[in-house]
Amino acid sequence: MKTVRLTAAQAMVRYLSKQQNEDGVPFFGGCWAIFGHGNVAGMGEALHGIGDDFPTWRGHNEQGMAHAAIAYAKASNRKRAMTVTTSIGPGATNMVTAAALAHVNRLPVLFVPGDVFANRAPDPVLQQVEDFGDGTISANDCFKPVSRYFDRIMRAEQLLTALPRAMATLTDPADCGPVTLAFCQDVQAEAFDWPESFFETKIWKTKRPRADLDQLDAAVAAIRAAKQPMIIAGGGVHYAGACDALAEFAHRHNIPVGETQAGKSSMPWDDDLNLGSIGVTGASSANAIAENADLIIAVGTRLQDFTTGSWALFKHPDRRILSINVASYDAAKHNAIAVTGDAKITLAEIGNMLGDYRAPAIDAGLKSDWIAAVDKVTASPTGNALPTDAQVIGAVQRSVDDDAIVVCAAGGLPGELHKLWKAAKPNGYHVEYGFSCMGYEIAGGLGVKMAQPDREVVVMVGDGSYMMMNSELATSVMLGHKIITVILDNRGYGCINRLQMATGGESFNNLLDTARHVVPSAIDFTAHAGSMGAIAEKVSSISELEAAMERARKADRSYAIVIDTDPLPSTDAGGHWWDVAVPEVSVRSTVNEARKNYEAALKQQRPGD
Ligand SMILES: Cc1ncc(C[n+]2csc(CCOP(=O)(O)OP(=O)(O)O)c2C)c(N)n1
Ligand SMILES: [Mg+2]
Repeated sequence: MKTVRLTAAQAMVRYLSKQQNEDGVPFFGGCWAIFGHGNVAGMGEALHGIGDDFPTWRGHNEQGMAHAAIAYAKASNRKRAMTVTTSIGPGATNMVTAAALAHVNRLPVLFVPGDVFANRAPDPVLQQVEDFGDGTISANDCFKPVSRYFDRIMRAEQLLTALPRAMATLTDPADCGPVTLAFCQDVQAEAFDWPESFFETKIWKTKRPRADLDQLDAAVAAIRAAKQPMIIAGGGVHYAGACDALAEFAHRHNIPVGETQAGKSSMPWDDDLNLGSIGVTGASSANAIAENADLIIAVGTRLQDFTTGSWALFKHPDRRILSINVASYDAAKHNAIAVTGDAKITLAEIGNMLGDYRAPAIDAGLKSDWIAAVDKVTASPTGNALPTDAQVIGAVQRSVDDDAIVVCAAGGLPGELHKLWKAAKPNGYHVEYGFSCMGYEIAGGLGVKMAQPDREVVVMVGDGSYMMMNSELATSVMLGHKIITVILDNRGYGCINRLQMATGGESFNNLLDTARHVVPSAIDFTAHAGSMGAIAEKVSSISELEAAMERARKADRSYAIVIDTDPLPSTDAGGHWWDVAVPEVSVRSTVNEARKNYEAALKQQRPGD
């Protein structure tokens, strides 16, 4: 056997650089790194040595780097991913929130945090968490519940099994999620004689598991028996590359489609059968059909509460769920008629079995009424009042072309964008709403741009989320990956303040002015973004915003536009109830009133069937 002598870290990066997807491009776009004593000597030297064959980027915050990596994978429909390496201790735990985000969203990312010395000679090393009862625990054990595969590399040759297992998880459509290889810092530097065959180019073809024949029969029977079927398109439609297959299936059988947050942009917004967003932040058109549908055909969706209106949306007394999902865990949810298989192939197979079956025509007025409602709230305002989020969305939408990608994650904007954004092309809508993590937006926008350099990337972010994490804006400037960031400053956590009031609460601790303070907060977002190297300006009206967007599009550098917005209004049209528990006893009459409404709403909820 021919061998090559390398350190464990050198072997890891060489192996990773040799993994390719079915398009013959490297599976890993490269590696984000912030070094500390836990990875600078081992991983640092290895990454330097491999150079452009496995490029390294320096970020400003481990969580931000990880967000960029995850967004890159999402914008690549999971066909590409990135590695993120950190030191031990705080560098590692800074990444745990991002690991949870990737886990919830089923997105691939490889985390390589440094770990304590395997030989334990210098124990306790700087930043080592000492467990009094368990010598095997380190800070990296925090990754276990939020990793699809976790391993601790305590001997160099463990990589011979750990790395292929990592790749199997990252490229498996059902098991896909974050992998953590906690890399003991002394082991990173240890040499071993590796078989050369370990470093041969390896191609990971997208797996398309086919559904069981009995499951397909059951699905076809259910659709044939349905009086009003409806499709819910989830993120799995994108990840399976099934956008065309979905449109073909819907049109052949005349079945209307509603889109989840992750599924949005799987069909163009103006397709007659795309009835818009579904659920809590849904369109009146999609939700009206959903309320009366006797068969919900869920394709590639986790059926999260925002999609199902906390299981109060589907009101038909005999409604059934038919769930097509590559993961049997998801397909089996809610007593569904489960079809476990790849969305693209399964839709085609069910379509062929259905033949010329067509569902009854739907009322075209549902969609035209909804679009009229969208156009009304996104139109330019006439007066001088502070603009709403919807009006800002309208201005951004009018300023970009069909290729643009809008990026968002938390606050009031995801709901407004879900309702109002007109996504023309697949992946033009990138909203992380599985974890809805404040601070994903700007770092995520950077990752999206790295995956889709030819498309305009517009990050829409609230002041609260901007303040939570913005430092990768500097990274976008430094790396020359231009993003446009629109910062909507409504002086606080507007959506939670609205939720607080809707549940009977007093406006308290959400908006900056109703939070305890000595000096009123006055954050200069323009100066802040400008200080990181972005071109930044503040606008004071929707028409000024449109003019600024034009300058931003022409600019060759990351650009930030700040606009003050009204924290109180959100779009009334569309939408559905969402289960947020209201206190059963309170001295406040508004809470008691909200509780009464809550108890009435709970009667609509059907969690069991
Ligand atoms: C990391 C994180 N912490 C807390 C929350 C809960 N949360 C959701 S939205 C929100 C407020 C967001 O404020 P901002 O970005 O200004 O948007 P706005 O609500 O004003 O539109 C909070 C605190 C969250 N989603 N993520
Ligand atoms: Mg805000």
